[in-house]
Amino acid sequence: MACPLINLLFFLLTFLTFSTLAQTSKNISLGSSLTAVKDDNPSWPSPSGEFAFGFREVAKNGFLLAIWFDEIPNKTIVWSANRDNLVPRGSKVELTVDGEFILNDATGKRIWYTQSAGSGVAYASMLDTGNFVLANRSSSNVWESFSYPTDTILPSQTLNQNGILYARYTAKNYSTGRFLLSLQLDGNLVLATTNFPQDTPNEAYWSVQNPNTGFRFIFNESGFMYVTSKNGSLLSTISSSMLSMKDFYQRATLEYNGVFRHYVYLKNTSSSSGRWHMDWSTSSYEPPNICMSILESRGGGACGFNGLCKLEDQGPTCQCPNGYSFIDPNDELRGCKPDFVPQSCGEGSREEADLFDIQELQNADYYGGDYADFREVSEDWCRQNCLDDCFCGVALFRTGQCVKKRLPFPNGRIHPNLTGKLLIKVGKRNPTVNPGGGANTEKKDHKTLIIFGSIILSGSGILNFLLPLITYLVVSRSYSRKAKVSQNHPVISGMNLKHFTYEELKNATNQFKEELGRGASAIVFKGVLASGNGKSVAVKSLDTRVGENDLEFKAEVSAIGRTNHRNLVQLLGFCYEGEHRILVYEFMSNGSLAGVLFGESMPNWYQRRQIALEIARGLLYLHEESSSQIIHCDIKPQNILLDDSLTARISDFGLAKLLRIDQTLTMTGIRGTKGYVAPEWFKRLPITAKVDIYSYGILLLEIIFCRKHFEAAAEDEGPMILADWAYDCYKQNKLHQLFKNNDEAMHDMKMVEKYVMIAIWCIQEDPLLRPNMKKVTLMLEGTVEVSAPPDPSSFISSIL
Ligand SMILES: *[C@@H]1O[C@H](CO)[C@@H](O)[C@H](O)[C@H]1NC(C)=O
Ligand SMILES: *[C@@H]1O[C@H](CO)[C@@H](O)[C@H](O)[C@H]1NC(C)=O
Ligand SMILES: *[C@@H]1O[C@H](CO)[C@@H](O)[C@H](O)[C@H]1NC(C)=O
Ligand SMILES: *[C@@H]1O[C@H](CO)[C@@H](O)[C@H](O)[C@H]1NC(C)=O
Ligand SMILES: *[C@@H]1O[C@H](CO)[C@@H](O)[C@H](O)[C@H]1NC(C)=O
Ligand SMILES: *[C@@H]1O[C@H](CO)[C@@H](O)[C@H](O)[C@H]1NC(C)=O
Ligand SMILES: *[C@@H]1O[C@H](CO)[C@@H](O)[C@H](O)[C@H]1NC(C)=O
Ligand SMILES: *[C@@H]1O[C@H](CO)[C@@H](O)[C@H](O)[C@H]1NC(C)=O
Ligand SMILES: *[C@@H]1O[C@H](CO)[C@@H](O)[C@H](O)[C@H]1NC(C)=O
Ligand SMILES: CC(=O)N[C@H]1CO[C@H](CO)[C@@H](O)[C@@H]1O
Repeated sequence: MACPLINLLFFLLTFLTFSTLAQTSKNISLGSSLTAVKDDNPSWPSPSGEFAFGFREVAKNGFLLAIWFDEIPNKTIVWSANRDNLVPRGSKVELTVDGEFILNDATGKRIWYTQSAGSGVAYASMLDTGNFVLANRSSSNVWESFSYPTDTILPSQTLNQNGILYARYTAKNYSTGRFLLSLQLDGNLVLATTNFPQDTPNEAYWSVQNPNTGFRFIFNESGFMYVTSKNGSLLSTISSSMLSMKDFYQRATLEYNGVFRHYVYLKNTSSSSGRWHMDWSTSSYEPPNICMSILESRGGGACGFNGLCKLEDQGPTCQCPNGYSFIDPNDELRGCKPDFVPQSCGEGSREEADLFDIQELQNADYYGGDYADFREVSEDWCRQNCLDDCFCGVALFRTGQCVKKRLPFPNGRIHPNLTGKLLIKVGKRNPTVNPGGGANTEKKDHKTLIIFGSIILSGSGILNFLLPLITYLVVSRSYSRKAKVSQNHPVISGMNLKHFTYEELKNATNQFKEELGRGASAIVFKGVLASGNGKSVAVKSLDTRVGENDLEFKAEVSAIGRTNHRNLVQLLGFCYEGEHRILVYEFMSNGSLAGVLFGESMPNWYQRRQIALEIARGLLYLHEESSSQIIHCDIKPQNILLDDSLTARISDFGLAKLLRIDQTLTMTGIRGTKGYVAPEWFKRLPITAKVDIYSYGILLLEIIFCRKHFEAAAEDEGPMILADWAYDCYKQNKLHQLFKNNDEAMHDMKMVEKYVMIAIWCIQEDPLLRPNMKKVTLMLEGTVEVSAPPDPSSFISSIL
C-alpha cells in the first residue's frame, strides 16, 4: 500500500505551505489551503496572534472550520463556517485561484463556499479584530466573516437590519440552536426562541424597541453596544464597558440557553483568572431573568416542556419536577419526561386513579397549558380533583384558585415571586419493585458476601488463598463507593455503619445533655457529629444488662444496619464499648407522628393518607423485603417520625429484639405498648409479623380520625376505645360521628370507609385472618378491593 507515503507527502506539503505563510506574510495567497488532521492543526493566525482561522475538532472526527481566540487556553470559538455540517478528518479548505474559499470534505464533496469567484479576490487575511476577509488588489473587502456571524459578535462588528445571531445547540454542540438575536426590519432588536428545528422566530422574550428607526446594531471598538438610526444617531444602548480593549478581550455571545452576554477576559496571563467574565461595571447580560421572560404560547419555554427554569448565580439552570427526568441529560433544554406511565382516560381509569400521587412544589408554576380553572376551592379539593381527573397532569393552586393543566406543561419556572404551589401528579412507586432505591443492590451485595463466605469455609487450599482476596476486593470496592464511611473506625462488614467510641458520642451529645425522649429501656439524646459536617443525629442509649452477648448485639445491629428504605429512619452507627450499647440514627426534624396527629395543627386528610401509606411501605419492607425479616413489635405513633418533608419514617425497628430482657411470653415480657399489642402476646401463641399488622390497624384508625386509641372519658355516653367505636360506627354507617371538628375527610367518606375497613381487617383477633403487609399496601393503594371485614371480636375491651 502506498498510502503512508502519500500521507507523508501530503503532510509535508501542508506543513510547508503553512510555515512559509507564517514566516513571510500575514496575507494568504491564492491557492493556499488547510487540511483537517488533528486538533492542533496548522492554522492562519492574525498578525498579533490573538485570533486564528483553521480547523477545530469539536466532536469525534467532526471538524469545524472556525475562528477562535488563539491566546486563551480554551481557544474560545467565535465564528464557524459549517456549524450544522461538521467535516471529517482529511477535509480541506482552499482559497482557489478564482478567488473563492471552498470547504470540501475528505471525499471532495463541497460543503461550504464563499460565492466570491470572479470578484477580483487577490488574497485572504485573518485580521486582528477577529474578522477573516477576502480582499481585492486595492485591499477592499470582497467577503468578510463579520457579515456572516454565528452566535458571537466582536468589537468593531455590526449587525445590519435582518442580521441574526443563532445560539449554538448546547454548550458543546455548535450547531444552530433554539434561540436567536435579530435586528428586525421594523427596527427592533429582539431575542426570541426559534421554531426548532426550523430557524424561524417565535414570539420575542426580550426586545429593545426602536420602531421604524433602528438600522444598525453596533459593538464598537471601545466595547459599547448600541442601536443607531440610518443617519448614525444613537437610539438605544444595550451594554457598555469601561474596560480598555488593550487590556481585555471582549465578545458578546448569544448563549445556548438564550441569554445574550457581554464577556471580558483579562489579557495579562499572570493576573488573569483564565476565565471569561461578565463585565460587572455594566448590565452585561439580557434578559435579566430568562426563566420569567419566556412565556410562549407554543414551545416549551426556557427549559423545554415539563422542565423548570431557575435563575442561579451562574445563570439559568433547568431541573425536572419529582417523578420526571431529563429526556437527554446532556441536553437539559430538551425538557423532561415522566418516569411513570401517564394516566389514561380509557376503561379502567377510575381504578387507575389510585395509582397516582401528588408531589408539591412551592413558588413554581407552568405558564399556559390550562384547560380548567376553579375559584374559591381548597387545596385539598384541588389535589383530589386533579387525582380524579384522568386529563390532569398538574394543578396550580394559588389562594383559592385551582388551575388544571395537561401534559406537556410549557414555560416551567421557579421564583420566589410566584406565590402558587404546583401539585404535580406522579405515578406511585411500585413498592415491590425497588423500595427506597438501592435496597435491592444492598441485598445483592449481602448475598454475594454470604456466598463467598461459605465457599471459603469449605474450599480447597488454592481457593482459600484466592477467595479472601476477591472478597476483600468486593468489600473494599463497595466501601469506596460509599464515601460517607469514616476511615478511622472499624465497620461491621458488608455495610455502611460507623463504629463510634463512647468518648465521641459523649462529645457529640455535649455530655448527653439534650434529652429528646425516654422509653422503658432507652434514652434518646440529640447530638451533632463533629465528623459529619455538623449533621444532627439522635443518639439512643440502651439500658442493657452487663453480660449481654456481644455477638448477638452485632448480629442484630448489622440486620438493622442493612435496612435502607425511605420510610425507615436510617441507622448511622453504633457504639459497643464496656457496658455501653448505643445506636446513632438520623435526626428527624419534625418529631413524632404522635406530636402532629394529636397536636394543634393536625395534618390534612391527604397528608394523613400519605403517612398511612408510607408507614405501610416501611413495614412491608421490614417484613418482606429486607435481607432478614424484622418484626417491629412496637408500632405506635410515638415510633413514627417525620422528616423535614413530612415523610413518615419508622424508628426503633428491631430494637425489641436487641433488648432480650425476658424470653418468656408473660405479661411482663410483652414487648410493645398497651393498646397496640396484639392479643397473641397474652395467649402464648407464636409471635409473628402479624403482631405488627395488629398495631398498624390501631394506628391506622388513629390516623384516620386524629384520635388517640384510648381517650380520657369526656362525655358519659362516649365510648373511649377507638377500635370498638370505629367498628360500631362502621356497622351503623355513622363513621362521620368519629371526626372531631370539620375534617375535610368528611367530604371523602367512601375513602374513609375503605380505610376503616382495612384497619378492621388488621385488628382481627385471629392472626390468620389479618392480611399481610403486602395485602394491606395493595388495599391502601387501591390495587386490591377491600371486602367487608368481620367483627374483630370483643377481645380488645376485655383485656383492660
Ligand atoms: C497584503 O497584500 C496587500 C495587497 O497586495 C498589501 O497591500 C499588504 O501590504 C499585504 N499585507 C501584508 C501584511 O503583507
Ligand atoms: C476593489 O473593490 C472596491 C469596492 O468594491 C472597488 O472600488 C475597487 O475598484 C476594487 N479594486 C480592484 C483593484 O478591483
Ligand atoms: C448537535 O445537535 C444537533 C441537533 O440535535 C444534532 O443533530 C447533532 O448531531 C449534534 N452534533 C453533535 C456533534 O453531537
Ligand atoms: C463607542 O461608542 C461610545 C458611545 O457611543 C463612544 O463614546 C465611543 O467614543 C465609541 N468608540 C469608538 C471607538 O467609536
Ligand atoms: C437622525 O434620525 C433621527 C431619527 O430618525 C432624528 O431624530 C435625528 O434628528 C436625525 N439626525 C440627523 C442629524 O439627521
Ligand atoms: C501583569 O500582571 C502582573 C501581576 O498583576 C503585573 O506585575 C504585570 O505588570 C502585568 N503586566 C502587564 C503587561 O500589565
Ligand atoms: C475552559 O475549559 C475548562 C475545561 O474544559 C473549563 O472547565 C472552563 O470552564 C473553561 N473556561 C471557560 C472560560 O470557558
Ligand atoms: C419580584 O417582585 C419584586 C417586588 O414586587 C419586583 O421588584 C421584581 O422585579 C420581581 N421579579 C421578577 C423576576 O418578576
Ligand atoms: C471533642 O470536641 C472537641 C471540640 O469540639 C474536639 O477538640 C475533640 O477532639 C473532641 N473529642 C473527641 C474524642 O472527638
Ligand atoms: C408540620 C411541621 O412541623 N412541619 C415542619 C417540618 O420541618 C420543617 C423544616 O424543619 C418546617 O419548616 C415545617 O414547618
